[in-house]
Amino acid sequence: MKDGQPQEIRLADYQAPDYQTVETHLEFDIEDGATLVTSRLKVVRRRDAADTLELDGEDLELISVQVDDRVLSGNEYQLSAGALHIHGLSDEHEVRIVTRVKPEENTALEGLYRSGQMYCTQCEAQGFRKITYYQDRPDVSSVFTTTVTADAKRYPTLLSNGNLLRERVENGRRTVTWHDPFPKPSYLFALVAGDLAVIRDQFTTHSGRAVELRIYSEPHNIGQCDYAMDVLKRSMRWDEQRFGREYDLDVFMIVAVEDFNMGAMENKGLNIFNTSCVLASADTATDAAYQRVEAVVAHEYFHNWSGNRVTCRDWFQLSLKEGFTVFRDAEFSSDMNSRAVKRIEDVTFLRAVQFAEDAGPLAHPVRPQSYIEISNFYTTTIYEKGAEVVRMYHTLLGEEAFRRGSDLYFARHDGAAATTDDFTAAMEEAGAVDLSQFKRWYDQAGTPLLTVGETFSDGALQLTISQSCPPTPGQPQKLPFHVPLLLGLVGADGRGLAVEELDIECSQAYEVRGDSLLVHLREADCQLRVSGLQAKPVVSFLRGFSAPVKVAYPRPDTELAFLAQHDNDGFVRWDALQTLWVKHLAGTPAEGVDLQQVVQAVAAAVQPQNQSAEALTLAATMLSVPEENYLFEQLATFEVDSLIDAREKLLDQLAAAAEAEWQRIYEQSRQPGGYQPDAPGMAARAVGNTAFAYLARAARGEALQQLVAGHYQQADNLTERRAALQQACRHPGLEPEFARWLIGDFYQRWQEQALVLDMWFSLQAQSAATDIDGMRALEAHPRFDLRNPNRVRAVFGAFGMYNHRRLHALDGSGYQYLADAVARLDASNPQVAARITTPLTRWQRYDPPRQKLMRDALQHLAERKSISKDLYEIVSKSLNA
Ligand code: HT7
Ligand code: ZN
Repeated sequence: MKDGQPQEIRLADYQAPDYQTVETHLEFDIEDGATLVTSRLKVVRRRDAADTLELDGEDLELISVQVDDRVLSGNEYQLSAGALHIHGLSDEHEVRIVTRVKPEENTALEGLYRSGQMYCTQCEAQGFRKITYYQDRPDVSSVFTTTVTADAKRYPTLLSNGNLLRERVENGRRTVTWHDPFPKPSYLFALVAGDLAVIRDQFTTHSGRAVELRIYSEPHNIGQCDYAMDVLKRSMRWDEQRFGREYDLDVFMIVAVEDFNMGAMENKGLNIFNTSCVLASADTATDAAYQRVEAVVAHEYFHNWSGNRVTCRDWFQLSLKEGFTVFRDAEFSSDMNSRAVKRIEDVTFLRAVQFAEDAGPLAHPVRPQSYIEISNFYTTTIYEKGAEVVRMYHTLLGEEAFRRGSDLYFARHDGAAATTDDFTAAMEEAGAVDLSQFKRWYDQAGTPLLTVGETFSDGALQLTISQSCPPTPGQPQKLPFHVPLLLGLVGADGRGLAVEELDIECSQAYEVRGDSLLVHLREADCQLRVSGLQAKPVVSFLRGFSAPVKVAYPRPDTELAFLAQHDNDGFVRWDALQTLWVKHLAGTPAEGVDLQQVVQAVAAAVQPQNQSAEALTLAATMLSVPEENYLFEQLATFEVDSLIDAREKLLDQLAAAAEAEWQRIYEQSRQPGGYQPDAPGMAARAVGNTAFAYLARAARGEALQQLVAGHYQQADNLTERRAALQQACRHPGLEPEFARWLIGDFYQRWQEQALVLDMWFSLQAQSAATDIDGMRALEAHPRFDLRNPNRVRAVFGAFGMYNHRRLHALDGSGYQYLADAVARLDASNPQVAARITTPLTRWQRYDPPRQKLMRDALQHLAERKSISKDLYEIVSKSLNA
């Protein structure tokens, strides 16, 4: 451990600060190799009798400390690892601190650092303390005025939060001052200095104010920023219409940066983005990447209210801003594209990744009780499960009351730091509902399981629904959750029964919602009886995935096949088919259902030229056999290689069984009008690529080569080129010489595009055809760069997440390889190192020999002489589970 024993931070120990920094004046003097930071802080006492100001600071060279007019001598303040204490203070003071930092040496990418030819910052969660000594906590909000000085020629663009106050050039140095009138915590501070290109636009807000919009990037990327600008304007309008939120500054800026630890950052008025979440063009972004840009630009913009105007009191409340904002961005994407498909994609991710986290050694509640390193808590539980919790409020209250709750929350806490309890209180008041039991979703970790039993006799359908939740670290027993369960009943003709006309008895409260019932499961067991039925209806259960739960519902396969074809809820249709796939892959023989026929029927219904984008995208999603990660989460026990073999065999069978349909869909989906990154274009490519993948499976020899080469050469966009490259990287039937040619040709054509090159690395690292020697060859490639998080994720991240054959090799070589990569990375970038360790932390779900090997790899990491706090927390918690 670098910094001695790690300290655990606990929610129970929260205390408001004794002093508040209410005004912050910063001056940055940027020189090659070092930047001088001068801060002038107005601090005000908030607790009677307090006399000590506690400031956080890490990796700083302290030059001077001054209080009011007096420079303090070294014995008048106390400097310890991580903090500066100034004692003997009274009600109000001006504190002036000078520090020196070295952005050029900052490889952790927290605080002020250099990316390419530019300087930029990342302050969330605790990066500001690497810039200057400060109250680096979200419950301290201050009005910032920031002056930046740098060489005028090399850094003509000098940006910070807020509105521009003044700018001048003197002696070859440019000085720019920014003022942000909205008080904000330090984690929302941002600075950028560089020689950047820019695109500009304008937005007129609902109340008629003009806002200037700018997107900056290094000059070679500026041609790929137009789509993000379009998304930004759509997000601004949508947030006004759907949530009544208007933008508040005169300017909104986005800066694209090539080296960034996460996706993007919502700094007030100056969002900083990983290039991967902002750049898009036909040749450099797949349809999935376009959708990610759409989601992330919207997400960061929406934070202006859910996060910035109303922020978090402490980091335990992180889901208050992240869960809410993910919900908001998901609603935006649903309104812009297909609602059902967006829901399916989100549930797929939740089941594959968040359920895994919730079932593993790192499981934690949406509002955790403690942490060692807060950066480790930017998890799918905080984000995606947190968003599910917000979605459940929406389901419980309905759109209108939910909107009243959100308005009340923003009005009540504007300019303040709030808690998840404050959010619940606003919803409770607006919806006039009792949410006291609902709050358990914030405190209890683990994925609840609904076990459903069903009988039908004398025209009465009887459902028994029990809920339980497995133990998680530190929480051996769970209390029942308040689960909003949406269900419907479907008649033999495929039509939904009108639930308001049915004779219903339920042991728990319920209400009618359109053609569905919303049952409030609050107790461990629930009995639901529907009588007076002519025939047994099929239950459409958990419509829209109304709660983040697992379901055990033994039922005939024929009913699942029926739902897959007839239910009007897109999620249930998809889910029914997924359940059939999973059962098949678990080795349970299908009863009364020919899975190949079901698939053929779904495929036969696909009409690329006549169907809506929504219908086509849903079809493409339904026709895709679940990914390996998803299956690992759905099956209680499995053996990695056997499961992968079974999945491959199923894919081969489906490819052969519906070959004529795949051919027809493929041909009909080829778009005559050229590439468009819009919903119809994406839908056509989605079904076309699905068909292409099946055709490639069924083909051999020359026909296969022609198919792949044709797809590659005719493509006028990255989505299709990627599909061809993927075949070259992994199809065992392709001649190695042809595969090498395609991979090499792709590289030659796109090597100058960093994000496309990331994809090129990633597809190889994911492929079972790439063994450990192959991985080493990728690392030895001149374009591999351990300092660039995107490249690291493309190689090590992709290997750990997707190359299951090699990662889980029974000689332990895959685990060892990943652990070695983590160890090397930990020295330079602990945040990213901790993240790419994730696959090893899931050891509990594999078979005993693999469990041992995975734990050995973690142990090997734990025993290293020097280990970061970030990695220590992940490794130690994983081993101690
Ligand atoms: N709120 C942002 C979080 C973030 C972050 C956290 C830890 C380390 C680096 C980081 N970069 C951005 C992103 C978001 O959710 O909007
Ligand atoms: Zn966020």
